[in-house]
Amino acid sequence: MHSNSTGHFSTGAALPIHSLELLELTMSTQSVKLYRHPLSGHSHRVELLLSILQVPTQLIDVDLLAGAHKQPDFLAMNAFGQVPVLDDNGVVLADSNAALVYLARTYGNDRWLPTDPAGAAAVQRWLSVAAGQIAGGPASARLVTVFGAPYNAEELIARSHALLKVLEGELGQRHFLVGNEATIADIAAYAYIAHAPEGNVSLAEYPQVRAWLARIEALPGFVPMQKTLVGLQCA
Ligand SMILES: N[C@@H](CCC(=O)N[C@@H](CS)C(=O)NCC(=O)O)C(=O)O
Repeated sequence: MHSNSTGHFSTGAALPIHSLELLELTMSTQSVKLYRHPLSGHSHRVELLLSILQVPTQLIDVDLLAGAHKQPDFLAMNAFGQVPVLDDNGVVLADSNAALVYLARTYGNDRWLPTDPAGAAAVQRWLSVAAGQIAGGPASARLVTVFGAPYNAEELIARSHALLKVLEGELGQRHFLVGNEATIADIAAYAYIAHAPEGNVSLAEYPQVRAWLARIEALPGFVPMQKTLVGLQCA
């Protein structure tokens, strides 16, 4: 079986197989599996890049409330017991930013993750912000309202605004986090900034940030993360 550049699959010879069975067979062997939770921004960033890059994908929901992510079969894929996990026909990767790097290199072009040292480092800077200030700011503030996490909401909201002030300044100088084209830096940062109001973090004072969110939402292949009617989102 061969794949062509458009992602369609064909067999070399006529096989005695029904076309629907063939489709199912190719889907199961060729599509990338994404183990995720629909309200997880870490999962969403991977789903978003897969969609933008038009990679055939099977989304597999992991029941976090039932503790499915702490069961042996899931821990064998990610010993940290967290979503997302990506399985590209046996290449199993945990960590959303690691998955973005892998997908950009495998299915994208240099635009999503530059190969020159300065460009790659500029993207890495924002991947670190996504795993640092964003995870510890708006993502955590949202955990309080969406999942009832016992954190200090006031402190997390203050941290989120400190981050948003920096983002506002940076995005006043260029269209995307690194230059004027979207990279995986933007993909990594998007969901938890866009959904910050769910954690009672208002974006009203940050017009450059809101314009940047709209530019990401206008990218061909954009898919949103499911909204939750909590925090400022239910006001
Ligand atoms: N560094 C990880 C963080 C992933 C993460 O925090 N996943 C959350 C959902 S958004 C999770 O699985 N939480 C369940 C747990 O930690 O037990 C990544 O980027 O993938």
